[in-house]
Amino acid sequence: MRDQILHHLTHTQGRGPEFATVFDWRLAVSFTVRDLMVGPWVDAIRAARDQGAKRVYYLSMEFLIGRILGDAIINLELKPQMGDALTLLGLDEQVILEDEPDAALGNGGLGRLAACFMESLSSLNCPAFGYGIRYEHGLFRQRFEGGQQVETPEDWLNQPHPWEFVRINYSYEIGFKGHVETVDGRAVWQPGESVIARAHDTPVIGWQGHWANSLRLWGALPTTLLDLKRFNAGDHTAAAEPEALARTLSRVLYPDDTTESGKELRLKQEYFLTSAALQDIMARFMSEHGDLDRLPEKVAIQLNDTHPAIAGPELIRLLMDDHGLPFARAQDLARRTLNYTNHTLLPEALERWSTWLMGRVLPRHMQIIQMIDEDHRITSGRPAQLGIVQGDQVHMGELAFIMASRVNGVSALHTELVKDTVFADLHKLHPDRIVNQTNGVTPRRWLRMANPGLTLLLDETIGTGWTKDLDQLSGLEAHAGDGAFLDRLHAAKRANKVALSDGLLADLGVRADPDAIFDVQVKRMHEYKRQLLNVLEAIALWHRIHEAPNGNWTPRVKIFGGKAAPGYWLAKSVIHLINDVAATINTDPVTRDLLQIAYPPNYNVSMAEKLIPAADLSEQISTAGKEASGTGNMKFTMNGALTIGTLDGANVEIREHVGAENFFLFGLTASEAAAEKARPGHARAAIEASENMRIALQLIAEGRFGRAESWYSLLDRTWNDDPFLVASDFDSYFAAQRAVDRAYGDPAEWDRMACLNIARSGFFSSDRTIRGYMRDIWHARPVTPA
Ligand code: Z15
Repeated sequence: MRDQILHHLTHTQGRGPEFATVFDWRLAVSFTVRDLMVGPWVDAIRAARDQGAKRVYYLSMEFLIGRILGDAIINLELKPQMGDALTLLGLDEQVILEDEPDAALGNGGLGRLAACFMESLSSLNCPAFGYGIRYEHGLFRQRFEGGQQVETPEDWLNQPHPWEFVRINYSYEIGFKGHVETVDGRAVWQPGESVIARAHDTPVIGWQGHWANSLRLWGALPTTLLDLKRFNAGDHTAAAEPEALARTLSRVLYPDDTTESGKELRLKQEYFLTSAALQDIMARFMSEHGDLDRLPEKVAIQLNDTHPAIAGPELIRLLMDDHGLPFARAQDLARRTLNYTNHTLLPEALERWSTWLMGRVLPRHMQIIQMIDEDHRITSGRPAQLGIVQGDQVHMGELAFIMASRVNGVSALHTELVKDTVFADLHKLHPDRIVNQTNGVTPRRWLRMANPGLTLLLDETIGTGWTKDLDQLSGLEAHAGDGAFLDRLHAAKRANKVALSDGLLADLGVRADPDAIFDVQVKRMHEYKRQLLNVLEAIALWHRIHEAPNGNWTPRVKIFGGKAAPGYWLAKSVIHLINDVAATINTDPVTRDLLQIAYPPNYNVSMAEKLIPAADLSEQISTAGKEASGTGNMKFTMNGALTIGTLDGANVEIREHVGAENFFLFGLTASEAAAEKARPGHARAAIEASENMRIALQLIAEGRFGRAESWYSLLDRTWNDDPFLVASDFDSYFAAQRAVDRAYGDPAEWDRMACLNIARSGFFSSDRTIRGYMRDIWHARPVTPA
């Protein structure tokens, strides 16, 4: 291993050891590890082809991968060897690993889910491709200035990226605009502009290196560098247009999570990904099988949300216009190949494009959408106004649903709500189409890699089998009454808390006592996730401590992390509030040993890997009915944090698995919340009934945390509208937090509950989720390399 690293340092990086920087060493280490991925990768691709296996294609606008090196070391089980090699070279492993920039090609849960799914697909030997966009700039970096979020561009490709392989032979032309002609009764789309999509492949290695699939990200290139005709005619700006379009297409990730941007460039990005992926899939299918009738038998395509929903019309277009099939056959084949995952019920997330924009950017697709819509109206007997095209808008949810074999929700509750609300009408027409696949997360990254202390304890107690069969964690049940085991569990958690306290939190200037409750809420900033509820509870608690400074308080460190979409004013206002509250109370001599608030900026996958293993308490406090699933909730549970949460998304299933007595429940249910919201004046009534809530709002309004004017809008919305029911749930939340305090005061009991949370978290492995998709949706089977 040492020799290989030195070899790459010299021959790949072109550096002698005496001149090498951390970056040089990190690349040499990465190439050394990459060399060990390539064998299994090539073998897997060959095996899938030789055996004529069905392949899964996961189309997603986001893949929130994070760092790759540490994960590859874990999955190839190189940790001891690598540790020795780096010691011999006098290098610090953590410094090397942390030199790698996060691949932040996603916003939040949806993108991270895609990354966990890619890892599980490989760990389960399921032949698959992930298709996405190779954004030059991933999610923006977040700083705080005067407590407020400031965004700066992220620039991960401003340095060599050692994990990708550029495939110059896998390039496809992607057209936009223009017009549709009819030649001999067949439609011919003459695009007005076009770009080239070029493949960049990254191997995704599965557990123990038995299999690797490809994450294929498309980068945009101009079809011609310069329009010479226009250049010579003197129009220099127009001459550079082809290049300008290509340069913008794969340039930046849209930073909105669960909200729709409605921008033309976004529609073009969605089509760029979808068309490149489908052309690639069809080329592979034709070379391997040729017989179009076998398409659904050999190809399963999963649409990650509606973002790639143009796949329906695009596949029909390819089958009709390139392969000459009639519409009915093309549509039937496309529908039997496509599936769609819905990730949200929030109306602001549902994609709609004006027929005008769609018709201008994708004129042929607009025609095909009308054909699909018309055909569906006739064959299903549904009223015209419930279609894909409603008024002058194309509804991408309806399009994705109508063109899918299976439509799935991402938690049991969410799936039932999908049936009852957004797709109620379509569900009645197609009662077998909607199925549930509750989300999961990969235990390799989120437990074995992120939490080596707990991993050691698990390996010594129940063996290592849990890594690929997370249900084996149930072996811990037998140790839940074993004091010596619980002491080791406590010590493992405490060591993670010390590391966090001495590292990230100390850098922030927060003094965090490792024996305090580490109470963590990390996720995108959104009103429905109710970070406001959390910070208002902190203010009320601060006030109560002041009233009785010698009371029996349980010390607490509240940790927040998360970015707000740059245009989401209210979410940014909550960030500002949390930072200003932290600035006031962290230095308060009366309370500072009992309550601290930390908000490290730029929360990302790598920060999650530090925070989650150090958490005692997981905040999953969304308004019931709004969080489709959540996946952070699962990561906390398997790392031994207890949850304070509502009956929302996958929290419901987490509570069922770990047991109601090991979960701090509060708040209205989804149906109660819907009823409450419909009651006029619900916010004001709830605030007037809650002394703690009133005090918290009063302290803000008095200007105790920065200028009162800063919070007028936030306060006004809370008093007069409060669409996410912060006020209605406040007292219940405050009481649940006091129950947390009491429970934490009995460490033996707390550790036992933490143990049971881990022991019962096996269900939340993404391996279980992927097996479910393979069985119920894709009808795909694992493949063994020869
Ligand atoms: C996103 O991160 C999610 C849903 C969306 O519609 C978009 Cl656009 C982004 C999240 C859900 O909010 C979360 O509850 C879920 O766990 C995650 O997708 C993965 O399914």
